[in-house]
Amino acid sequence: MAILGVGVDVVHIPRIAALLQRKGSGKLASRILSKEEHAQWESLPSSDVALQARFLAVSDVDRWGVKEAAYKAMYPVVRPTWKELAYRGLGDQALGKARAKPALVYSPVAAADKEHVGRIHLSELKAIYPAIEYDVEKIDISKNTQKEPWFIKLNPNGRIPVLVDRTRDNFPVFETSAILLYLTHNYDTEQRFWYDPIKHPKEYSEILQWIFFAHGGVGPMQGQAHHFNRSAPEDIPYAKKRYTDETKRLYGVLEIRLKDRDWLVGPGRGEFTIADVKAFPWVNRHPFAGIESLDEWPRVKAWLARALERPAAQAGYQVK
Ligand SMILES: N[C@@H](CCC(=O)N[C@@H](CS)C(=O)NCC(=O)O)C(=O)O
Repeated sequence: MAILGVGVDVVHIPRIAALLQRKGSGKLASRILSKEEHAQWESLPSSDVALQARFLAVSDVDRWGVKEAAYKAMYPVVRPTWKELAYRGLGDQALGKARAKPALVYSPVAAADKEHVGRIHLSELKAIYPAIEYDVEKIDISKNTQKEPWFIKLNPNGRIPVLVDRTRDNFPVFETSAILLYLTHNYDTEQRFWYDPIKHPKEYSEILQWIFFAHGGVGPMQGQAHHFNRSAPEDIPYAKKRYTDETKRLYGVLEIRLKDRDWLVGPGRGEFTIADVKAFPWVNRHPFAGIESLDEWPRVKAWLARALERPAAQAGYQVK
C-alpha cells in the first residue's frame, strides 16, 4: 500500500495501567485486539496480569499507541477500526518468542448491515418471482468508494446501499427503507411481503410505522452504538452507555410488539413483511452495539431466530 501519511501517538502508560486495574484487561482486549491478536491473547496465562498488560499496551509492546498512530496516518482516506489492525513482531516477546521486525497489518472488514436489508429482500423476492434478475456490486467503504463522483451521482448522501433499476433507465434509489418500498411497489405484484394501502389501510400503515421506527430509531441509535463500541479512536464511556442503553430500550419496544406474534405486522400472529426485513438485520448485529445477549428480550430473540431460518435470509447473508 502507498504511504498515506505519518501518525505519531504518545501513550500515557500510568493512565492505561490504571484503566486495566479498574476495568480488568479482558474487556479492553476484546475492544482493541484483532482476531489474530486475540488468539495470541487467549494463550497468555490468565493469572499473569503484568504480562497481559504488557501485551495490550504497557511497556515495550505499545499496541495501543501504534494503532492510534496508524489511524491518524490513514485518516480520512481510510478509517480503520482497532480490530482491523493487527500488530506483529515485538509483541511476540510477551509470548516468549524471538524479537522480530515489527509490522502492522491492516485487514479491512466490510460493514454491511444495511446492504443485508436489500440483499435479503431481493432474495425473498427472487424466491417468489424467479424472473427478477439482479446482481450485487460490492462497495469498499474502507476505501471511501461511496464518496467517488460516480457514486455521488447515484446517491448524493455518499452512503451505501443504492439500488439501480436497469429496467427503468438505471433509475437510482437510495436509503434502505426507500429501496424496500420501491421494490415492494414495483416488483412485489402479488403483495407477498406487504399489504395493499387501499384494501388494507391499517396493515399498510403498520408496515410504515415499523419501518419508520427501525429507520429513524434502531438504525441511527444502534449505528452510533456500533461506532462508539467498536471504531471510535478514543474510549468515551458516556457515548457508549447512551447509545447502547437507547438501543436496548428500542429492543424493549420490539419485545412489547412481539407479544403473541411471530412477525411485526399482519393479523393474528402476523406475517413476514418488509417491516421485519428492515428491522431484524440490525438486531442480528447486537454484539457490535455492546449487547452480548438477547436473553433480556426473549420474544425478540425468537423472532430473530425465525427470520434467520428463512432460506432467503441465509442466501442474502451469503452474497459476497
Ligand atoms: N440511512 C441510510 C444510512 C446508510 C449508511 O449509514 N451506510 C453506511 C454503511 S452501513 C455507510 O455508507 N457508511 C460510509 C460513510 O458514511 O461514508 C440508509 O438506511 O440507507
